[in-house]
Amino acid sequence: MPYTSLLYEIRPSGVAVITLNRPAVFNAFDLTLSRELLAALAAAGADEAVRVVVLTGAGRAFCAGQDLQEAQQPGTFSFKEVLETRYNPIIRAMRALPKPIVGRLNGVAAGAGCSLALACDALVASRAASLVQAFINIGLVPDSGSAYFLPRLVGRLKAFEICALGDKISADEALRLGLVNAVVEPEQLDAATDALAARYATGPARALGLLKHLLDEAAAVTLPEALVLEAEAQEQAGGSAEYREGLRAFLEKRRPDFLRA
Ligand code: T3D
Repeated sequence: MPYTSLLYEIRPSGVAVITLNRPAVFNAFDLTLSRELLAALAAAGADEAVRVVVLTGAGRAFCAGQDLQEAQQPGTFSFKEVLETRYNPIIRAMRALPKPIVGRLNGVAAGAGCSLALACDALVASRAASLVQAFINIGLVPDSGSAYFLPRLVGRLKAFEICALGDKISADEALRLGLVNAVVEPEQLDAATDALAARYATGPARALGLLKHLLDEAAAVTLPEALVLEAEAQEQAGGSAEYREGLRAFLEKRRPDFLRA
């Protein structure tokens, strides 16, 4: 599919890079970008050559959420409908994708852009990046998954503070809070992101996909239910060629080659 508001690149390493590409408005979402992001996620999911997705933004920002220049007049539309038709499908697609999504946090992630970052499986941040729950600054509440992800990552008290004050959280503070995995200097962002993506791309793809869903499901159930979910997922992982290769490699004292499994 030809994209106009994002860049979609598949690298020989098995990494698909999705770059939100509306830098003049800090990669804010208009209708086209939200549709294209959903399509790109579907393309990455359907492509067997893709083992990992890297999600990032062009220019100085990661994503500033809804394009406020294009926001419709309050009272003339349903927020619920916009969220259900444009934003929520993206978040659902990210979590349903059985492949790791590494966020390359190149700059500010605000509003639904912050939600998008929090929906990634891993985040590598430039020291110049920041996260902002900007919703409250314009009289809105968190959406696109932020109210779900944030308290689970930082606890309810801190989540309330972050969402109620709407202040920028620096990359270093985000690392301290457990909101990102790593912070690097801007010029090291590509290398750090690529190194993490490469590790996932050479890992056991089936197990990584199962792991992603298992952690999501286990977060919302009781311990007895989580134990059942683990056992079911392990049944699938244990039946895979990847497990056979992993076990053989351990016994032969060599590194497993999951790409050939
Ligand atoms: O339909 C619906 O509304 C429902 C969906 C809601 C989901 C949401 O995402 S609601 C939340 C929407 N987003 C925001 O409220 C964020 C608004 N932006 C900001 O708070 C700040 O711009 C940032 C914290 C993102 C960055 O601050 P700063 O100081 O680094 O940069 P800046 O100067 O404010 O912005 C730079 C440019 O990006 C500027 O354009 P200019 O003046 O250089 O031509 C600014 O207007 C533009 N920009 C930033 N955010 C948006 C935007 N343009 C359109 N929409 C934006 N969201």
